[in-house]
Amino acid sequence: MKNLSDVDSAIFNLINKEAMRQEDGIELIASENYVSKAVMEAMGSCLTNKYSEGYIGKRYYGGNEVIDEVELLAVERCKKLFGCEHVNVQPLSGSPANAAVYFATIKPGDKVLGLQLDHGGHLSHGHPVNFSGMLYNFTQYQVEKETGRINMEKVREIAMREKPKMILAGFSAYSRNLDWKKFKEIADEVGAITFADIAHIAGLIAGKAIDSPIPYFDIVSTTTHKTLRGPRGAIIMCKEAFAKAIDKSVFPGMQGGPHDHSTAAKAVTFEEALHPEFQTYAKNVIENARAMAAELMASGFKIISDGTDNHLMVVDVTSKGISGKEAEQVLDLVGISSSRSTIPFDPRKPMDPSGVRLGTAAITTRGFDIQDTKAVAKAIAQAIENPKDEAKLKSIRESILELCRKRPLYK
Ligand code: DSN
Repeated sequence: MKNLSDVDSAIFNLINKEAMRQEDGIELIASENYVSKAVMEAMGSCLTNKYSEGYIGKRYYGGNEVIDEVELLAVERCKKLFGCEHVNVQPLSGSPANAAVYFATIKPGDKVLGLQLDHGGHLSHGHPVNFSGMLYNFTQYQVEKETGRINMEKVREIAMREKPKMILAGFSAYSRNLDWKKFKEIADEVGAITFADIAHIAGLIAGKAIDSPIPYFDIVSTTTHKTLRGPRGAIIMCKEAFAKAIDKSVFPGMQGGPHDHSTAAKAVTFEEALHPEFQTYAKNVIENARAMAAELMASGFKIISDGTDNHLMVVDVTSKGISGKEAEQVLDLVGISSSRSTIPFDPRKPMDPSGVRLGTAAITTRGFDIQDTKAVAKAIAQAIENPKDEAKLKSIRESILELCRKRPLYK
């Protein structure tokens, strides 16, 4: 980054500082990952200079012959990867993508079913402080107190009672597989549109490690930067019947010009995910998550739903006499990044909830195997159990550094 260092040494130094933090720390934030150098090069390319409002062959600016080819590659690869009928690769990120889906399909005030935020849902799935909860009439389903799982009979009961226009299945903090087929059957019974937000699990679906909603659902949105391991951004996939409405809603409805450098990086991501190694990656992410959950449970932690089917888990840390915020802070001290999380029926406040959410997408990318992952889980347990013991925390930090040096991030 010679040019950057010459022009702006402050930003150059901060980027280097962040690179060191990433290299020397363990990333367990379930929504984060490390992109390949190829994806990063596409993101840092001259495509950032271009305006290309419109779609392939129908732009409102000249000079888009190359951009058309880039976007076409992204579309074709995405269709091949997920087997979807139609995809819009222009959404700038997850919440705007979800907004575009609502605008395309329902009217303000219409009824929608979505998973409640503190039960694992997402802000854009109907939380009152979010545009989704302000504009639409959301009814939220929950997980069961005893099992930590969604009970599809309860979802059906709510759907039959509320008769929503749309049923939304998806999550930010739920560690179990969703029954896509059952959601579709319920939606058909009440005549609702089916919308899946697979932001967290898109990479696991692309890697064929878990089932896809695409055969069943009308519309499926995802960010591209979580388990899918691409640039920050999003896509919306749908059945052909919704294609026109979705495209119109993304542009000109929600957005102006797409970010063409990001579209190119999405195309690179889909290409990478089409390779057989990505299937091994997806399988390993889940194996590592299961190993981490098992190790934490063996150390006396309560994991919501007692385990995981995907890359993430929500850990109730209060049995160790610590809050989610304190756990996040002590883990930061030893070089482990996590995110505090509410647990279902949490008696504590969202800013200092009872849990932390952990995920294995990023550590699996840097090559952590089951043994490494178990070592990380042991370090988590020791740090959370000894939050005030400076000598202990120092020695845990050293062991984390050793693990990171053994598995360098960008060789
Ligand atoms: N903020 C993301 C997450 O951490 O799950 C979802 O948008």
